[in-house]
Amino acid sequence: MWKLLCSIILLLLLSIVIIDYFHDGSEGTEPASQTEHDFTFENDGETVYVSNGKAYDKNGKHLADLYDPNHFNEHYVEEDGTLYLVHDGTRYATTTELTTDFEYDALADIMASEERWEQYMWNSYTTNPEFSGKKDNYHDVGNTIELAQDPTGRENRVLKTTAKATGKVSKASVKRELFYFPEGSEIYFEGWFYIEGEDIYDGGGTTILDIESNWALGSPGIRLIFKDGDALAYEVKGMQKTYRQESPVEFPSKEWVHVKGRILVSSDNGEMQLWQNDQLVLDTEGQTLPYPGTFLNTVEVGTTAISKYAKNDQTIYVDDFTISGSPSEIF
Ligand SMILES: [Ca+2]
Repeated sequence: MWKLLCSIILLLLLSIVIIDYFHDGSEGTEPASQTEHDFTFENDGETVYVSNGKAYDKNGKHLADLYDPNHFNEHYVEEDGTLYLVHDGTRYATTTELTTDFEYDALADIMASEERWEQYMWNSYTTNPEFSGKKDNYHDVGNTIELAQDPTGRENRVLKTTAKATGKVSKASVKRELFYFPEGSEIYFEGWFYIEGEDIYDGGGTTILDIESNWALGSPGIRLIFKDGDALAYEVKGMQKTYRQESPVEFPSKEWVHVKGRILVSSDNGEMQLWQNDQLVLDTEGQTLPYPGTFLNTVEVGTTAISKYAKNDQTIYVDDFTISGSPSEIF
């Protein structure tokens, strides 16, 4: 079962990012005029008109199918207060909770299997040899993910993710699916991050946490990314929106740093807070969900990406990570 879902995800990831996609869109059969659209957004200075999940330019030329507006109705069912994803006639309970201290011997101990799909384990990782050579798999370039000893030497197991600088986007991260964070919901998260490389931003535009809609083109969503001054920022992937710290607080390398955040999920008026070692470094409002009426369903941590401009390999350790739909676990 999980292999099937992984295949679906891989197919979705075959889609290149929206920006590139827009440059070779084909003519559509149902051109939308500027007065017949559900919403618009800006992409590379051009207004994109979205109607029924399909994107058009100002002349009504079809650019891309962004998402299926019927995806939720066709794949999810609610019963007795639990929301299920239905796949091949089998129901899988969705969740808003995950917490892990990574106190296991090996990566296989925290990865879902067919027998353990619904447990609060991770479902996939971007260096899985089984998918070597496939899109969004980085096994062949030498990226690695393992459960390792704490880099400070104390007795503690942690997630260790290493992405190589390859001249292309490079990833080493673990992913959990079956989340459900719709418009109006809240996301709370915290974790400890230890980044080995210095000059985190200049070294390659690192991201450490991605919360995405992997059922939409290009897996749009919200993520934590390093910007100037090695300061964390929120970024809405697919919408070209970045929310930076007004007075950037540097994220130190080679030590454990506590990161905590809250996101109010909204395609219009969302909210974002971010704490670094208990200091509130970002508190702002804005769009946090790419498309109205959609939802975020995956959570990914580790070296979730370094950019094609990365000068150095990047190793990131993660420990005591929690994500929750309610504040009680964290705040
Ligand atoms: Ca641990």
